[in-house]
Amino acid sequence: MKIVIVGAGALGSLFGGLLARAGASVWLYNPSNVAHVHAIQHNGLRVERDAELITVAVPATTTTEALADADLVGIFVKAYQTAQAMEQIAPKLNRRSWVLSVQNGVGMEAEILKFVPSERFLRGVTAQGATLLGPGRVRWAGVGPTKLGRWEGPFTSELEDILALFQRAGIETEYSQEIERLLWEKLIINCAINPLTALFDQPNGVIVHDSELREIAGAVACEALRVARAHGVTLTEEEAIARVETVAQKTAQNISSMLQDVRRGRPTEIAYINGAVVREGRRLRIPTPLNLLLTRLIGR
Ligand code: KPL
Repeated sequence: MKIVIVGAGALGSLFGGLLARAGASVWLYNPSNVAHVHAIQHNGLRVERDAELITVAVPATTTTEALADADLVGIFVKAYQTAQAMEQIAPKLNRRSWVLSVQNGVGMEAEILKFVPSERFLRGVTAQGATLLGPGRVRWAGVGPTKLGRWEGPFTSELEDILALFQRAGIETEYSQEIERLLWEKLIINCAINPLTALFDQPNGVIVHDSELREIAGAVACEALRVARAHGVTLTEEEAIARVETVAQKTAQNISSMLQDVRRGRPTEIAYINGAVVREGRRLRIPTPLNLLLTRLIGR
């Protein structure tokens, strides 16, 4: 199976490296981090997990040539980079390829669907964690389940092959008929943890250790839940709050992706996290003042 990872940063390189190690023909495409691409070309991709170092020989490129005959294209760019990435790859994109997004947040799907038939589009959520340590070096920061679902259409034997490959690669993956619900369940967690950790410049654990931030996070989660109910989420308020707190506890030492972006002076995914709740809330006439406040405070 030929796989092209578009936006091979931390998570994209991790997935690509593991899939290559399992025997897939993987290309890591990253036009903006040339140092990362060069390091992989010269020394392979180095994946560090606790004391273990995995080195994978995998082709890396800054050009779109490899896309033409890809069976699977993984979109791993930041949510706000999706439109630009899709425009870059569109001329080489094959309408036969499966296109998979395991991006954080919701709302970037429309950018992908401008170029990809909805029945070839797969959406995923993952609890895998990765950090870019430097050019060619990724830390496998957390292991957890990945769920994939087709945007439109039934499960097929081609998808079975993709899932089997992910399993062989050590990426615990399941198919879901309810991927939209899972996306919104994850969104509630990101809405509560990401902006507060970013604004207060603290690791995820602050959401449970600081009683005031815990109270605010709970209220943000409940507000997002009201909107998420229109997307299949059936959690109670208590369950939604418990999920936020469990993730904050389990990832207490982690620096959320939003805080990492803020610390590096990069744009954040706020428009696809709390901003997505606000947009959808307006459409559904559900007030979301806390999510709006956090969206305004983070700014971009
Ligand atoms: O997904 C995350 C993120 O940082 O974006 C959480 C779950 C908050 C873990 O850090």
